[in-house]
Amino acid sequence: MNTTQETQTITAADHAEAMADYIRGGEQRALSLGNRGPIKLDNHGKLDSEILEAYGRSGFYVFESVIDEEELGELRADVQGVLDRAPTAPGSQLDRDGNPAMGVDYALPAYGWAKPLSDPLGGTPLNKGRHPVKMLDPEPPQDGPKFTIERLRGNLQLMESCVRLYGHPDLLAVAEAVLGADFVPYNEVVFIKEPGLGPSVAWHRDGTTHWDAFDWDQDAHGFNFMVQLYSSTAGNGVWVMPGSHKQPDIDIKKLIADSGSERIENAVPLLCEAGDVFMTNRQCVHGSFANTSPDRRVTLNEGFFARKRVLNVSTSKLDGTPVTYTAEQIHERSRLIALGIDARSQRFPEEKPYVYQPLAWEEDDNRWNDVTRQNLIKDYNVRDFYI
Ligand SMILES: O=C(O)CCC(=O)C(=O)O
Repeated sequence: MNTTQETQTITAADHAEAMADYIRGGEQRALSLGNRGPIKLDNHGKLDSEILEAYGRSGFYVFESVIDEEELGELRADVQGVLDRAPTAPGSQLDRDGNPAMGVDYALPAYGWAKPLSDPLGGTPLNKGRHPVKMLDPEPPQDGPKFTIERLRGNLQLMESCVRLYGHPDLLAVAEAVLGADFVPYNEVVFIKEPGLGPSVAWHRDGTTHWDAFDWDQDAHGFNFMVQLYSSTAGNGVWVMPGSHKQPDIDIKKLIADSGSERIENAVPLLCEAGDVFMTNRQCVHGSFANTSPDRRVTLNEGFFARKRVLNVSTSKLDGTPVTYTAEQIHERSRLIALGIDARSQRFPEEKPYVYQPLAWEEDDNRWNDVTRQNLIKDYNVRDFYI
């Protein structure tokens, strides 16, 4: 299967055609799962138990109408601003106006590039080899760009609207319900799938640390919120194997071989409108196809872990660097949550702010102002956790 796909060439039109039947079946399956609706909290801010049950069963939940039009407009404008200030090509220091590109002075690269419709990860040892099978890479448009921006990294440094989003009270209440009140941050990235250009993200599971832990459970590697700035469709969106977060022993290579193609049987697409938010368990088998659809997707990811899965844990980062996570690191990185809450209160004073219990007594140290912008936001993502 792997080698067949590597050597196969396919036009973008044939790829879209091959997806059509799969999409029809997948959409039906997705809409029958009973795991979508608005965030429902009781008077004490606790998440509705049926939502927790549906998330626990499927491994993902679709929260509808979380972000209103005004905030959506601010998020879209900020993403566009970051794209406008991108380097002209991978490795370039200048943007299209000849000014220093955004992020050239950041510790970690802000922009991720790939060849249009390619699969940069599948079948390679990259990312700890967690993407075992290469996806089809349809022929890109002849008159298209050589590279497309597929990812932005460090959302809170790149976009103030993302700092405010990070403090969203309902989303933080959901994180508390799933992971406990002392939940800790993971990372914040943007996935961009331009129509006719967006690369695939080969099938994988995110977590790589706790699979053999004596106390492993279905939430051992946390979850991602995936905030959608445009519709997420079966053509441009992430596909998930429902329930796979509860199965430690899944062989992705075999799944693809048994399905006879990269279109894994019984997977479902994450479907929603702009302003909706997926919560997706990082243990789920998931991936996204080359975007041969006519629709753009822009997803803001922000992930969280249970504290006990991070504190004093020795593991290696996605690039293989060994690490041990200390209480001090957790404290420093978690201040970004408190900062997000304060930034949001300043912008939306009518909202009831979320109280992040681990830092509840440190609110004055974590105000959103020029000092914290400089001291806490700059290169904050060198302190991201990965498990
Ligand atoms: O958004 C995508 O296309 C892929 C997302 C993904 O694989 C992830 O968040 O782990």
